[in-house]
Amino acid sequence: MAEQPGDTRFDPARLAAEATEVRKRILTTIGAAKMGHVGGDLSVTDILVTLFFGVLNVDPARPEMPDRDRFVLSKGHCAAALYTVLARRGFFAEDELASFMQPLSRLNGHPNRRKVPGVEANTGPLGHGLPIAVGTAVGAQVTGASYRSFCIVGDGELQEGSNWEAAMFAGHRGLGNLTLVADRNGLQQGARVADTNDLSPLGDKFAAFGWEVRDIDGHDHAALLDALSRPGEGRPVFVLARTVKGKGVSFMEDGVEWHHGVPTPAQIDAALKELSR
Ligand SMILES: Cc1ncc(C[n+]2csc(CCOP(=O)(O)OP(=O)(O)O)c2C)c(N)n1
Repeated sequence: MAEQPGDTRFDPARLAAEATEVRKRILTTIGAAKMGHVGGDLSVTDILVTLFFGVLNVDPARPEMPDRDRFVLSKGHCAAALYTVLARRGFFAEDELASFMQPLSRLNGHPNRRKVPGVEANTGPLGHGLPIAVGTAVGAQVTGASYRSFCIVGDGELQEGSNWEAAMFAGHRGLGNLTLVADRNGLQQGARVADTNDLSPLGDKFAAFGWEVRDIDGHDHAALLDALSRPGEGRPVFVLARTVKGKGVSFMEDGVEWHHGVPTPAQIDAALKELSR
């Protein structure tokens, strides 16, 4: 990676190129570990890349700087995507990705804030990330701090009731410094969200809780940059990011079996070829 963001934030074309590299690395990392959640990782890649290379005020050299933006990956099973983006953004060496889920590695199957620089919250049990991000946003509101708080949830994860208590409170407090992104890929573990406990109309529900809703294609880097860069005006922002589980690898796209399916070496080769075209 030649330039670091900060003075030079990535534009949509560079974000797209970076996302392709991240996708390739996720595939090789999960292939080596023989474990992971590749479908959700590929789904959330463009959102993570846009945040870390185009939006967030973070400094890999000072991961705990007080005015850093707070980011919580609530769908913590997609740790491989987060670790890959953190490594490529400079929080730790990219070579370390080879240790993903190995004994004694700090790159556990779910992220741990005490082990990995750039990880703001321990996540894995679904439904905990948004309440944490609401807490950091309230903290900034109360103290006058300028940082913003961001959280990504899965759409299956939004079935957890804790999200709705947090959403209600965020609306009540008018947390314009809070942005929640739903990775709306329509699939959860083993089933479609709509067949399990349908969340539609998702945007309307957040609007009813007092949020500003931005409904976008979650793989469009220009749309993501726009939706994520602008804070809310006296209201929390809900980015309804319409995504595809397994995005970028044709035989994985929208396939529920890739929630935690592990590709064979031949499938990884095919996927890497497709991403290199
Ligand atoms: C409280 C809790 N219940 C169950 C699980 C097991 N689990 C891990 S991922 C997942 C499905 C999540 O679906 P979604 O949020 O849509 O994630 P994505 O499709 O984006 O990977 C489940 C049920 C969990 N991690 N936490």
